[in-house]
Amino acid sequence: LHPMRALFKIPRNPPPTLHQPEIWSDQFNDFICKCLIKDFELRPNVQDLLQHAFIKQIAGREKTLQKQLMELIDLNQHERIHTKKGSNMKSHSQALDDVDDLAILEVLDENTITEQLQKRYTKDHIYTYVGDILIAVNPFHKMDLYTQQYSKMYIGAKRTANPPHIFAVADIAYQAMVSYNADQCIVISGESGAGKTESAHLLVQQLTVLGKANNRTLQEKILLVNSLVEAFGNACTVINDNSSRFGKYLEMKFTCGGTVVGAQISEYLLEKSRVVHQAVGERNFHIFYYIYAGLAERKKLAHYKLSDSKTPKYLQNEHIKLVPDIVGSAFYKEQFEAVEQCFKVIGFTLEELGSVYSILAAILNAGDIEFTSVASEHQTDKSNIINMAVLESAASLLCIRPDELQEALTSHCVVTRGETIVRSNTVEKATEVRDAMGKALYGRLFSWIVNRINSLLRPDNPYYLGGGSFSDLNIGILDIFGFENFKRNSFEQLCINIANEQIQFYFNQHIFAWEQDEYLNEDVDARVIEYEDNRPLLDLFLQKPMGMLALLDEESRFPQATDQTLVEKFEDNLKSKNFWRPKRVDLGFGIHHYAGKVIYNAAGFLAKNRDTLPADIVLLLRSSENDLIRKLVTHPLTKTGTTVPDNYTLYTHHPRETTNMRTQTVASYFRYSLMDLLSKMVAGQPHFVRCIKPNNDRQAHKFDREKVLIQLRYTGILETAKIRRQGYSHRILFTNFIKRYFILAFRANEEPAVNPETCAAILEKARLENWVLGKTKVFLKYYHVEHLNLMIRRNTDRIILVQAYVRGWMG
Ligand code: AD9
Ligand code: MG
Repeated sequence: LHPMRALFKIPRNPPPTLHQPEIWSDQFNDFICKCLIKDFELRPNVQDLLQHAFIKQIAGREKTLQKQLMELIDLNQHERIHTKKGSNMKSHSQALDDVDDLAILEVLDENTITEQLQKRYTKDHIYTYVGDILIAVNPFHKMDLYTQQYSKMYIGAKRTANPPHIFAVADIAYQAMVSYNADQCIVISGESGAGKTESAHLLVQQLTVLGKANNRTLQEKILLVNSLVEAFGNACTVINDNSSRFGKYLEMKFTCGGTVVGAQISEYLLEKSRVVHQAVGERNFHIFYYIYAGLAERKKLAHYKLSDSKTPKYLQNEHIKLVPDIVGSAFYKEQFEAVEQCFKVIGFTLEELGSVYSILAAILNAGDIEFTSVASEHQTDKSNIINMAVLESAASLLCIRPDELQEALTSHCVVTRGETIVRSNTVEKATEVRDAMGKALYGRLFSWIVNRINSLLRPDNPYYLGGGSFSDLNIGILDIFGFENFKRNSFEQLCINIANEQIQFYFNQHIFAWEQDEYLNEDVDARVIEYEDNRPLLDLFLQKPMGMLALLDEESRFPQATDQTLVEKFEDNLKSKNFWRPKRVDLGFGIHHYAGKVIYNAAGFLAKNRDTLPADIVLLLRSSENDLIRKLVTHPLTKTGTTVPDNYTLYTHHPRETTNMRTQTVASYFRYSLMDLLSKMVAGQPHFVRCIKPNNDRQAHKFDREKVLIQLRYTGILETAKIRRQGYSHRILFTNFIKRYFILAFRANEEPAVNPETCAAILEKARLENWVLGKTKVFLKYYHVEHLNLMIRRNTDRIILVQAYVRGWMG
């Protein structure tokens, strides 16, 4: 055993990868710290330092180690000076014809900002910072910005050392998580087609690299999760060929040392209605086309009772009339193989896969069941099934009895005074029941897939710190459906746009409201920046009992209510300048959202909100011989109560608002989901990515100034740039500040007093300017924090490096 091992308390078995220095003896740490403190004063007298402390102990005894250590520290010195002279200085001192960070622009106005973005965009510089926020302008063409080389370039680099990039956001979030031991949350926003989903993929890609997953399989699995859920949750719309039709919050789980150990997804509000109906120019969820093409290729269509000539009704549109339109697509076939591969790699069994395909095929078959009206003497018209063979196919795929399916579609039971009466369904009603079944099956299948992925990717190796405290960390990535404004907007668009409204509110709270509140509380002198507060809109939608969703729920409870009475109710009760009734549109109403005016059509609102799945269908499906189908209808996927701090919204979820499947409306579930999402998001320190769509034609190299300007305006980019320049985006309590950064100015075993003087000493040592000390907090600009963190990280890296050397040297 080497004598040094005991002297420096060097552990025997080092972990395979080290992200954080180990705690060795004080003597050793003190030595390193001294080297480092001296070092950043830019007076690198390494020789001196080494003579000074630790080295003394080994002087004369271990010449080789001494020399190696000196070289090691010297090497870093060069590296640092090198980066300082490099590109990082350029961006700040550059002539202002093209800046990386809008917050440093001399002139801050809408035109200058748009011009900057345009100039950059024409050079294919799609990323630009606004302080610590990233703007990403959709390039609409493949960029070679995401190679391994780029990935490397952004790891642990100073932000200003490289051009702005989505990988830098991943790095900042990751480093913040590791150094503060705190959860992080990356919020991606932007209208439909702006590039949120692509950005989310890139973030996951870089985070898996940063998280150095110990086993490649896990890394691979995490990367596949997005593709898998998107096959089921994305679809082609008139705006975006791969439009997200659900909200996704992906949490990547890490150990406290920063190794990725798993992932969890939460899904929000899948647009189930798309299964049975798509607007002109739109398509069903991708997966349907994939399996159709894939099964055809494998000659398995017959096995799943799918026709090889006539396209199922749910998949027909103006471009797809015949099966060859689908099965002829090489792309769909490839996607099918890719999806199946995803399923397998993530860990789904073949049996599960078979069930998934059967359910999808059953939905398509059921969609083709047709009804005809039969006059009846006693009651309203009854319905009969025209194509019994199709019904039988659907029943066999669902592993239920065809006669029972027929009965459940064409009649329903009513219980009056303890007596059960069977009533016939009209053709209209039977069609509704059929569609409700398709939507419910698909929605539950989607949730089941997500839950199954979660159980397969749950960190199985929770990292326990001493004392048993559970210490896994996570970085959440939010990618929801973007703001939509179609020619015809329905209930789905309303929900999507309310969700976006809430995300904008979250952004405003973080960027403007809280920062400015703190100036007041802490007596810090800073100019107030005006911003567009969308609180009145959230009130309009979510307030109780008179908000739009509450009114919708109330109306949904009246059996006689119609969509007409609903709009009238809105008109009578919603007193807001953001709501109006346009003339000449019967069921129309307008909302002035933060992102623009949208005219909605209330036709179908009540039915969509009630979203009832008849009890007869539930009971029937529970009798299925297929395990998965039974599971889908037996375990209601309910969630427990959630609370969100009041300052995010007034509308916390009330614990008594049940998530009972029978009575719950879409609106109440939606409200609940929003709160659930927020409660996850508020647990982390936020980072923002703002996606901008440069034109409406999905064209590369086309920058529509007006289009961009509108987005900059409604997302408050100008105000954001102002507050980032003038304000202090980081406010840290003295005690936390000192705990985090004292090592930059004090010795490892010192305990400096918690007071403003200590903070000032650290900041001065770090050679920072323009910071302010409040009553209890240090007020810092985003670049101060970046600088401090980088210094800490460099220290850490060097300690790890020195530790590794010493360890290796001792054998
Ligand atoms: V929606 O709200 O889900 O309808 P997103 O998610 O904002 O929308 P998405 O990420 O799907 O938009 O981007 C739309 C299309 O833009 C993609 O399919 C790509 O073709 C294109 N895109 C977006 N970002 C990039 C990029 N970084 N590089 C190349 C991109 N193409
Ligand atoms: Mg998307």
